[in-house]
Amino acid sequence: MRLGHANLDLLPSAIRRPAYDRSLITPGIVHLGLGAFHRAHQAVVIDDCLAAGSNSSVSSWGIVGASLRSPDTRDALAPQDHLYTVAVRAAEGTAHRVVGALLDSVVAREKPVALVERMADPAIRIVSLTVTEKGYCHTPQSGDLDERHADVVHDLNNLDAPRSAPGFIVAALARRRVLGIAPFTVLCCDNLAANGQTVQRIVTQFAALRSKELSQWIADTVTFPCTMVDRIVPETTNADRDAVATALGMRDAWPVMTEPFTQWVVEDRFAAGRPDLAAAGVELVSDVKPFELMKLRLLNASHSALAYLGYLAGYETIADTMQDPHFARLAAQMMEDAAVTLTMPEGTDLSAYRASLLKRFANPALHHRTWQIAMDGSQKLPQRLLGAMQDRLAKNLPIATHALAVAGWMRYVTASDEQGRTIDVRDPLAAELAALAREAGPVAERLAPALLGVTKVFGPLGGEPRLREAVTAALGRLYAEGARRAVETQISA
Ligand code: CS2
Repeated sequence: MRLGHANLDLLPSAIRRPAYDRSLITPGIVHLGLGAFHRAHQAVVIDDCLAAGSNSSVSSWGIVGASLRSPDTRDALAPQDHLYTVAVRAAEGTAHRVVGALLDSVVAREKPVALVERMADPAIRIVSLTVTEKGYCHTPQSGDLDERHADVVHDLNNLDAPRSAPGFIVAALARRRVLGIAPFTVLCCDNLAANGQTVQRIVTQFAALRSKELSQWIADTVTFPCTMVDRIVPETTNADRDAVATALGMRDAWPVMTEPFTQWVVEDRFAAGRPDLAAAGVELVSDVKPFELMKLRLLNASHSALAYLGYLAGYETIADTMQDPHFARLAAQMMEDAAVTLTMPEGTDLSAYRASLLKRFANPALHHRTWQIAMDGSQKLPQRLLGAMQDRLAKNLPIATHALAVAGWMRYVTASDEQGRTIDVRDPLAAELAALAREAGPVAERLAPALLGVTKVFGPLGGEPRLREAVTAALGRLYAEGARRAVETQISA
């Protein structure tokens, strides 16, 4: 038996299911990037909003999800009426919930014109995004659109059938403008610094390459609230699918796995209305940037450090890595070092936040692979690690812990592990980085400066003598001692 509308009543009573009449829900949101994270985070919140409300203004906030490239999610979910399971895993056990907020799905590569039309529909008032860091076709270091990005070049010449997320947004907004339809809110839910502002800059820069008037109209009328999104969502495995089938008594082709914790902080600037997000636990604030920086520099930075160094040390998951007391202390130390670079609104308890992160990382029920988090480091390092290093240098504080994390990334992108086995490095710059590594050889004094010279990642900071020295020393230790010992040496320093 397969999960689906007709089978909802056959689910065991312990399984939560949509507490509203799905046939009354209409789409108000188009979401670009229909991955596991969206389905375990924003879609669950919308599901709660739909359950909390009883009038028609609430029922008009269903979601149409778009995958930019792969048909896999659509192929899995369409035959089950876009219903899917969220499995919330803790040491004490797993709670299952079937989410109904997703109404339909589109594969952008297959039907780009139809997706633009859908986004231009006046009923759509929010376009949200989780397309990962690299999906914005920008240079993370500067936050500007990469005008030479192949998808940007393509989209500028084919705006009626775009490929990239910025291309779809500009195409749909252009169409709305021509048709006299008010714009939607663009809601970025990716881990970028100042994510709303950054996407606003990318989108207006893109639009300006087509038409100055369009770009000005977007700047004047579209809102791009900043958001901080947080929930750990490892990739779903076949073993996860089997476990969910056992709990449900029926198959779900693509359930999502997550942790109990969830947080969404959003700036309350919506051009065309929004569901009652507060009723579903969303924190609506006037300025998200401090929260976003807190999350990037405390959670994501130490996540990346554990991912690179943990992978090199032979640990498969973050929970395994955290079992090693030296690595757990390294994560705690990174958080402590980054915390002094943050200026938080009054009442924020950073030490409680740090303690909760360490507990979440250690969750033994989550199988979050170090390899998964290690992906796309070139797009992640600036906002996770480099900003905090720059701020610490400005205060004349040591940067050795963060330098070890950056060195871990460098050692990782050589694509050869400590036993000489190939690492499957997934990164838009993988080939460029591997070529630099080959040329430099396994010599810290050569490899560190070569990689610090990649300005797309490091910008001017790559030339900072104190940073060069700290990263080169850390990389030297990684080569001399291996990751496990280097971490131990670092935290005993
Ligand atoms: C992780 C994030 O894969 C990664 O880079 O650091 O996806 C992390 O799990 C989320 O940001 C948690 O909210």
